[in-house]
Amino acid sequence: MSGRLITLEGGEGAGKSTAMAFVAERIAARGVELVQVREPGGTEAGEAIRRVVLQPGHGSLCPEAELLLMFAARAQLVREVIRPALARGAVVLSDRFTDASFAYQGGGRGIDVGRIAELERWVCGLKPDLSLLLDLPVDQGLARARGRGSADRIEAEREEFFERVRDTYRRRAAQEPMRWRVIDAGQPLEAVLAALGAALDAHFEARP
Ligand code: Z5A
Repeated sequence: MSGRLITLEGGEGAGKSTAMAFVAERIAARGVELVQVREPGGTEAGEAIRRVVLQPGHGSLCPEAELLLMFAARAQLVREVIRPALARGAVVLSDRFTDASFAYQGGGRGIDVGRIAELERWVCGLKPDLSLLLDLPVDQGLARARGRGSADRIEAEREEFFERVRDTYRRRAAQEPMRWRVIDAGQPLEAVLAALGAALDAHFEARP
């Protein structure tokens, strides 16, 4: 496959949604085909699964069901959108991907990492070429996210849950430094966007 997969990751309120349009423009300015998706979601079935998994009314979902629903949406997205786009040579930009399952269902819910890795191999069979982590202390992220209004089912979790999510993201980034760029999301927005732009430029220069 000649395209590449770039993912944007981070905890609550880290600023992914805010940064997404900037990152997309920066990639498209290179004259490449850009395909933008989000997880869970990005297909008709995936968006339906997103409603099941995030609506507060489904508070009784067990961790295993939550994980499998994330991967069900991902299976559809990989086959319907991501693989065909990569085969055409497009750049796929995803708002979250498998690392979110390791962070939220692995770190947050305590599901065995080996099981998630097995699902990753079976369901996806691919890894991002570049992952951008917007990293922010949990209390700051939650304050930002809660300032926006009502919380979804996962956002309503306790602070310790999000500490484990953040730790897992940071550990994964440290384990695979070639794939990850960690951005300090506590800076003013202009500085965050500048750091994202520099990380993208460095990636495309290293692999034109
Ligand atoms: N999930 C999972 O558990 N497992 C999986 O495998 C996958 C996902 C794929 C998706 O929700 C949920 O699914 C997510 C993980 C879980 N869970 N939770 N909770 P989502 O896509 O709806 O939401 P999100 O991914 O968590 O993003 P978010 O809540 O929308 O936050 P954000 O995009 O990072 O933040 P934002 O909306 O861009 O910014 C938050 C506020 O901060 C906003 O008012 C901004 O104006 C402000 N902001 C942004 N940047 C700055 C800076 N630099 N300074 C000051 N203020 C700022």
